Amino acid sequence: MTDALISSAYSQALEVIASVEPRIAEATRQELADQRGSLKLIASENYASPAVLLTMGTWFSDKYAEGTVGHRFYAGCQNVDTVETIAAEHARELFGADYAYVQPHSGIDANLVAYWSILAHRVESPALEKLGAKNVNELTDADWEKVRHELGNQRLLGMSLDAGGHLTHGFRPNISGKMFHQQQYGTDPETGLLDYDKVAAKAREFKPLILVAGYSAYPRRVNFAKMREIADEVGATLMVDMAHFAGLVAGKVFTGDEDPVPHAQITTTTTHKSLRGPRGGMVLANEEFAPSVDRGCPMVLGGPLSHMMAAKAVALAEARQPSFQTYAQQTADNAKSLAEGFLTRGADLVTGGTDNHIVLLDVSSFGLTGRQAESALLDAGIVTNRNSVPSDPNGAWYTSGIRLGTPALTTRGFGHDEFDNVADLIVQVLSNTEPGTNKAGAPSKATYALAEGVADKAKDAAAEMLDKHPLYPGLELT
Ligand code: DSN
Repeated sequence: MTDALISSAYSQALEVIASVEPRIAEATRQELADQRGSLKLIASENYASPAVLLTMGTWFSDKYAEGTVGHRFYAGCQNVDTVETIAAEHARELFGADYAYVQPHSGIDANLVAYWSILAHRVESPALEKLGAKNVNELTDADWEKVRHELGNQRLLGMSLDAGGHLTHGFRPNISGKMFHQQQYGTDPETGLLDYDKVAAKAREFKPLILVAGYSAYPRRVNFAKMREIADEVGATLMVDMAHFAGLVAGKVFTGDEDPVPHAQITTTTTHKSLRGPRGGMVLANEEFAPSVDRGCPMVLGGPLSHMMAAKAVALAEARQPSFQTYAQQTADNAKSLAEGFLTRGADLVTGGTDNHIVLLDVSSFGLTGRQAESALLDAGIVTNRNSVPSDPNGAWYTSGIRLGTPALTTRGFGHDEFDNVADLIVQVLSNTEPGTNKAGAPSKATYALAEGVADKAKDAAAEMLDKHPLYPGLELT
């Protein structure tokens, strides 16, 4: 696609939008300007290609298609079938999976589909068999009560939120922490690293139905072969949530024991983070779990978003190109450059570094909470998110950490020198930020004071780098 074509497509689209609600057109223009003008370091964000973005905005949005390919609850789904088939085919080929389900609207939805599938396959089906029924429709209300009893109170073991796990891995305030009897594994208090022997010991004691591996804030690789051994030993199903690092799997940075797909019975992901596709989720499964995953809609999900499945297909086709492997490797290399940049400037990193796309900066040595650091950095045009560190004394709201990720700025073309420079800017801003007080003059975990001139200096330095690596180069809105 030429620059002129893309510029014209978006300029005209904004004109059409403005003719109905000009404020939305204006906010859309402003969002592009803001994204172009800031250092985006949120580890879960990226920039999808114009082809992916354009695919999201079509009339596929208007079509209902509950069910699966060839088995829909609505008529007229032939083109949706084509789209879903192509997206699933790309996903299977890219990740070497037996089966791919591309309908989930988000990562949380994908995890709920996976949880339900494991319950259905491991608990509901044997319970039905015991009652002599082929499916739930053959059960009386009294029989169904028995199945429900067996489905309830199942055990799930996942990584704790403050060690880097995700809300949906059994965190109590999330539905996964309420629907399952859950326990969590953490990381070693000294090193911050996963201790597989401790995970195994916990699994032996707890005997979970589901062992969840994967993370959203752990800056290291995981050995999924070991996690599968642990799951097998205790009769659990291994489910891996690779939402954060799917791009590194697709780009062959994580291979062998670090590639979850051959080891987990079910792997879930989002499509928009390091994978650089549209917002959405996906489930990969082995043959054994495929039939239960296929019931995701309408069992767990609302009707599939056909325009998003189409965009997933385009993004997955992009991820199958050799250039995506270069991108994924650069994303991991850049994270190392960022981490080294912090370490040489004396900053404190959880686990002492990174070997994926995430760097978790402990800001307590700057005398700040994560909330204060996040806000001060935003004032300087550096977009990050606060995050707990293991055993965080400031809890999940104020936190003591800042999570940084390299996928987005790597898409813009940042390399080693730029990421070293980013570390320098962050250290400059945080070293010049003081914790603040509340209205009564007492210490506050939220307020802060940034020394005069620091934010402007950081913005100027960032602008110099950002101008050299423009976002959507060639896209000019008229
Ligand atoms: N919001 C995603 C993240 O930032 O990691 C996960 O839900």
